[in-house]
Amino acid sequence: MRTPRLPGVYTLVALEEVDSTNAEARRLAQKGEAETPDGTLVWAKRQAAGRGRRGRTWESPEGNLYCSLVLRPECPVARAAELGFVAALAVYDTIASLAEPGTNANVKWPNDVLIHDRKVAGILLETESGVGDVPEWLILGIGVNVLHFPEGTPYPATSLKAEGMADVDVVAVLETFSRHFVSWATRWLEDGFEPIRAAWVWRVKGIGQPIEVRLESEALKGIFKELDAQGALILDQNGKTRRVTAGDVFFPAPAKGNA
Ligand code: BT5
Repeated sequence: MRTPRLPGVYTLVALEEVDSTNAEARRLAQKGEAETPDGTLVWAKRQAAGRGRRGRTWESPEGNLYCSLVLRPECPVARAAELGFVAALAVYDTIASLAEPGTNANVKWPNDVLIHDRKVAGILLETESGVGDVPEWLILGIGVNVLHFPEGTPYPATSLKAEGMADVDVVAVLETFSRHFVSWATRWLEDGFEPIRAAWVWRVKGIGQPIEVRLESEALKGIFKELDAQGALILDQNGKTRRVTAGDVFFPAPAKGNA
């Protein structure tokens, strides 16, 4: 596999295998800024213990993209979640650049990317806990299914290969993503969350439509009204508004009509 060519803002740490690139990025970040600067990008060909949100597993065989960015932005921890949307836009644009015209891609709240309604990428954002208002580091983990995807997941999965992008390899995805991330992150730094929010809403699946949001212990039904200025999902439940900050979105199957 050739060495990825990345914009100069990144410092690449390329590994054959690791437990989780997020875990490795965290270990490196803890060594401090001099050793692990902003823009350190940990990339592994496979993960032995890839993680999703809420302690879930991320299937990580060789052939897909697994990477984690160490970021040290001067932003309060309350704004960290915004970077998950920045990354989702960069993954979306990566797919848009590499896919055949007509490929139907979307983002899905909070940070997934779908092709033809199947999950092709997931994002895991982690911050240092228990510190002051501005965390020393943030870890942005990105998994993109290039060649492989798991069967039987609660939300159906897919890969770039299964969606017709058979010629695309991991290095091309990493290079394309790294360029789009620089451009969206610059937009975020210069203009704040609003342009990110607007661009994300333009690409999202299910806005204005009925959805179900599964939380830890309950499932909420309602109309997906909007993404608010902090990245929370606003659900309209028969005229009452509910603000959701964490959960999994599902879409009801379309009704089967005779027409
Ligand atoms: C996510 O979690 O979508 C975040 C995934 C982040 C993975 C990257 S890879 C590089 C970095 N290092 C890590 O250790 N992690 C990050 P969540 O929304 O919780 O989705 C997890 C759920 O998706 C699982 O419980 C499965 O149902 C399903 N799943 C597992 N592996 C998958 C895959 N490869 N593709 C699609 N769905 C998957």
